[in-house]
Parts: sequence; C-alpha cells; structure tokens
Amino acid sequence: MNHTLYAMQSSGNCYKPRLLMHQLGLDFRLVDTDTRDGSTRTIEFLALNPNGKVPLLVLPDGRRLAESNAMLLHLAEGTPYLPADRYERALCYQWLFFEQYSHEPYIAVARSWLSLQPGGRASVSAERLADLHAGGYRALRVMEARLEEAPWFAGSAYSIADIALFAYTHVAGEGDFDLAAYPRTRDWLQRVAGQPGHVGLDWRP
Ligand SMILES: N[C@@H](CCC(=O)N[C@@H](CS)C(=O)NCC(=O)O)C(=O)O
Repeated sequence: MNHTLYAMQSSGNCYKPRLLMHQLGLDFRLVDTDTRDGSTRTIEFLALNPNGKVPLLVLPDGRRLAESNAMLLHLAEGTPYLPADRYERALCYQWLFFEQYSHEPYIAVARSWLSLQPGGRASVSAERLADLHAGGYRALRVMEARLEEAPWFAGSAYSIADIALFAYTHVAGEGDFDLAAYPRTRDWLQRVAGQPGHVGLDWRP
C-alpha cells in the first residue's frame, strides 16, 4: 500500500509533499481535490480532514495527516532532508513556522487573488492587495537576509525548510511580487530547482 495525497495541482501547499515524495522516490496515489468546486466540503472529504483543506495525506497504514509542513516533517524523518544536528533541525522548524505565519498568508494569498480566482484583480481591493504586498515583501527581506549568512535556510544543507519556502516564493510573480531586488533569493530558487529529483509545480505521478 502506498501513500495517498489529496491535493489541488495549482496549490503550493499541495506541491510541497508532492515534491518531497518525488525526491524520496516514494510512489503515491494522487486524488485531485479542487477547493473551488466544493470537493473539500463533501461529507466524505470532511471525514478525512474536518478542517476542509488540502493537502491531506493518508499514510500506507490508513492514518491521516493534515498540514503541509507536518507532512514534510513526517516524510523527511530519518532522511537528509531533515537535519540530524539538533540546532539545524530547530532552525528547520523555525523556517517552517515562519513560512506558515509570515510568508504564505501574504505571498500565497496575493497569488491566489491575482492568478487563481476567477475574478482576478477585480476580486481584491487595492487596500487589501497593498497589505498583502507589504507583508510579502517583509517576508522576502527576511529571507534575503538569511541567505546572506547561510546557503540554505536550515544552515549547511538543502532541507524541507527550503521546500516549504520554495513552494510559494518561486511563483511569487503570479502575485505581482518583483524579486529583482532579492538576488540571493533568486540564486537560491535556481539552486533549489537544481536539486536531485526536483520537479515543478505541474508535475504529477
Ligand atoms: N496550513 C495549511 C493550509 C492549507 C490550505 O490553506 N489549503 C488551501 C489550498 S492551498 C485550501 O484547501 N483551501 C480551502 C479552504 O480553505 O476552504 C497547510 O499548510 O496545509
């Protein structure tokens, strides 16, 4: 029995476990679950994830796991993608929490309004968009500063912290973020994309 991932293809949160499972060489079944057509609100899906969100991972033994970064931690356990060093592992957690609280709520949400919602730019007020851009650029400045002191977010090696932050940073342009002033971040995006087993957002098993 393999893992099963309930996911929406365009979602960066859903891309994270897809990418890591590919890098780990794990076979898995993908169940397309689109948040825009009610698929995350069915009785069947809410029984799997009462929070009504994708991604949702079902382990080979039938146990369920929600939250993309929890999936990364679970899947990476005992592999080089989760640092063995205690401090670097804690740094990894730090950047996973940062991604969910200080990055994704701005960069992913701006992208969603501008590039994924049917109404596009017309569906978001200029004021709300300005708030999202202020928060997103704050997160990008923090990332750029980190990459001045270390090659990877958890320190010395590529890890799930990089996967989590790559998911929405590499499509930040779709939320009207300009990365021109963030050279280290642009270099890091290229280095992440060059990792063994890397696949893009469109990849599916
Ligand atoms: N913190 C969650 C966020 C999951 C999330 O917001 N998923 C979106 C798609 S990217 C979703 O399912 N939205 C549907 C909804 O909120 O109703 C994670 O990292 O997995």
